[in-house]
Amino acid sequence: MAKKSSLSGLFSALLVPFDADGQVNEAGLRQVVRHNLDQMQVDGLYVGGSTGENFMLDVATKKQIFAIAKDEAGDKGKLIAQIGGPNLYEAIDLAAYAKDLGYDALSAVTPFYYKFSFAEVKQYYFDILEAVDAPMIVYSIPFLTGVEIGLAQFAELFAHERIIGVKFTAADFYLLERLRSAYPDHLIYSGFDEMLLPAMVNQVDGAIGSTYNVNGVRAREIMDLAQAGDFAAARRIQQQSNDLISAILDNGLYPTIKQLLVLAGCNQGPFLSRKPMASATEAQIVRAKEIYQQFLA
Ligand code: MN9
Repeated sequence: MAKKSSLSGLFSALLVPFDADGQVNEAGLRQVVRHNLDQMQVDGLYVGGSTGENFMLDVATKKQIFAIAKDEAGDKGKLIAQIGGPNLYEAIDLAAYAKDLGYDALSAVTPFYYKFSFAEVKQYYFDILEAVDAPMIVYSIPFLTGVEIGLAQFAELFAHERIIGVKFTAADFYLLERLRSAYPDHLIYSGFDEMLLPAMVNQVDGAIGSTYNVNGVRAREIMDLAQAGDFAAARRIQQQSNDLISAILDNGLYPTIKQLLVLAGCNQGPFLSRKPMASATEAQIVRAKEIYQQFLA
């Protein structure tokens, strides 16, 4: 089982370029993996998350992406496989697959769509871990799943010896502080890139996010400055980052980051979205060029 310290740090939530038929653009995906590890110098990749358009994919495509990312990354970065969703049996299948590939940890989103009780949510994690012996990071993202996990419920999840942490994608800094104080030995990752500094103030162990694919260098500075206690300097970098992030959000989150990756040199093949998500329009591509010039050139 991976030690906590070995999984701390900065992780990009991996973007996946698709072709017009919704198939993975493998050459492009390999470039994105390399770009993250070599240029952004992130500590690792979070594969199969929201940013990877995962919840629109069939199981074979999810496996293909896990395999390509591992093959391209080798041992250069830590790899976390997001295997969760409302289909428990698929989650178990994917968990076993990612473990066999050599992924360092699993992560599973809280099951969504049906309004599962917390007892059901907890049983889902325990069932995955009963079937597959690997460390697990809970993926909590209430604004998209509708599933809120409170402090007492985290206590029940963290009581499982293989539930080692949480990707905390929420703006509830009271809960974050309570979690940090109660669980100094669990891994807590910041999930909202635009709130990295306030998460660092609460002593998270790391961050996982979409914008680190293009803004990883500034994110690292924010983390280093916060760790050194220089919050004024960290805030200046967060402000620059948020000027970039709000421009990206205004122009369409994933399609814009994909265009920024193309401009950063990931030029192999189409960088389209997986339908029903729309790909960047001409106007969005033009705006992405301006954003690149302003913040990333
Ligand atoms: O989980 C990402 N969440 C989603 C991490 O994409 C839903 C974040 O990195 C956001 O994309 C980012 C922009 O809001 O913070």
